[in-house]
Amino acid sequence: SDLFKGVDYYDIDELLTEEHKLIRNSAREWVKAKLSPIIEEAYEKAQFPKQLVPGLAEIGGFGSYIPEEYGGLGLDQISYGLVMQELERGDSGIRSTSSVQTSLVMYPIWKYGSEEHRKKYLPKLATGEWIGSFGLTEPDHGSNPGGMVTRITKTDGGFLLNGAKLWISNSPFCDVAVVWAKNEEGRIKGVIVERGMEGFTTPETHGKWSLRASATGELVFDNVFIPENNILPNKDGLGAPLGCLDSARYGIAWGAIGAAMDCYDTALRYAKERIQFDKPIASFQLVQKKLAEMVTEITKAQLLAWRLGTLRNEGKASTAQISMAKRNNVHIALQIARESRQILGAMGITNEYSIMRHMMNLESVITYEGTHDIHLLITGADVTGIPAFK
Ligand code: TGC
Ligand code: FAD
Repeated sequence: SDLFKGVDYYDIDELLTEEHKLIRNSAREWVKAKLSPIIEEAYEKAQFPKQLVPGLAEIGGFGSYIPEEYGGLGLDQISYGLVMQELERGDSGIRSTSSVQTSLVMYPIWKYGSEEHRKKYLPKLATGEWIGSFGLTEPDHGSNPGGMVTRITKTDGGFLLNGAKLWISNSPFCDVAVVWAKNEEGRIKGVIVERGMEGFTTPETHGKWSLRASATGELVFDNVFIPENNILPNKDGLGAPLGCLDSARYGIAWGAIGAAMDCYDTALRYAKERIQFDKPIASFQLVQKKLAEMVTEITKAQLLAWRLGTLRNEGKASTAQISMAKRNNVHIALQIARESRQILGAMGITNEYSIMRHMMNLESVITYEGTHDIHLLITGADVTGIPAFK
């Protein structure tokens, strides 16, 4: 078939099970049939293509590793990574919707919620009937979420929530939001906020040149009454949201490979067909250098992601190991997008090709879920034992 064959210089497919390949191929087919044909227009119009939600659910885009009893697929971490890779080969913004729903909304409800929370929310999130968002970042607290000022204060039967979150993926149309707020003792708690609660609004953020097919916005809380039962009971402190980020960052380490593969594959094809000075541009050493470096970096990134996935399957991956993979893989994807864009010359700046869209998307991906430099400092703190954040 003319389905994308992948980039697999080191036979990494041999490390995958039949189940891994099945889930990857179904995501790959779906991206080709449903996502690729509409993504350029959605991007140009800056509209999240909501019609993709049921299909995303069907290919395991929402909660692939969540147990089946809660509507998930009960698959392993490599399967989750492969779905992220295929989605991001289509578009980072669609992968974002899937990562947020799985790792930042379903994961905390599964791990930190009560059985009642799991039964109420997870099945509807798994089918995409409900879309979730994750509110950690605030206008004045991005890299330093521990400084957050969003607060819950005790009132009869529950709490009053006040504050605002900014740069929140899916916020404009989310049905439910997992929000992090400090209680009166200054301890960070997870709060489940539902659309329709009085005083809760979600204005959209406009004017983005990046992740245009993903909706981003605010979560604003003006004395929102939160019933006691909407607090996640099983974990609190900054470690609770950071635990969710471990899962999302891991998925992004795979996702970025997808974007890189699409750029490399496009540039390689183009270089073999485009004639200048009577020869395909692929015959020039400088173009070969770009392509050879790209495939080398993709291969290294794949090995990092695969090994990290096996460590996560065994429950052994550390936050610092995850940071290394997220940082490296997003960085190389962005470099590959830039180099691929040059190989296409002027054609590279148009929406005839996906490269410039990937490049613009990756500028968000290198910033969100911990910036490139924050992840470097996490590695630095890990190897020296001396945190240099403050
Ligand atoms: P620090 O002192 O290091 O840690 C505070 C407490 O948390 C514990 N901890 C963890 N626990 C569980 N899992 C982890 N991964 C943990 N990492 C740390 C730690 O032991 C400590 O516990 P305790 O009991 O002693 O309090 O915290 P710090 O304030 O110095 O900050 C460290 C830093 C800078 C690394 C951290 O704050 C950070 O990672 N900042 C980056 C923020 C970030 O990544 N934000 C992402 C927002 S979500 C998003 O971007 C979604 S985009 C998704 C999409 O659309 O795809
Ligand atoms: P800042 O923290 O202000 O950082 C600005 C610069 O300063 C960066 O280069 C940074 O590396 C550097 N810097 C900061 N501190 C240090 C330090 N100690 N040492 C050295 N350099 C430092 N957040 C959510 O909670 N939920 C979401 O769903 C979500 N979705 C997002 C979607 C998009 C499209 C984008 C762009 C962001 C999203 N975010 C989300 C927010 C994202 O996590 C933050 O943007 C990110 O954590 C960085 O915070 P900031 O933008 O405030 O930058």
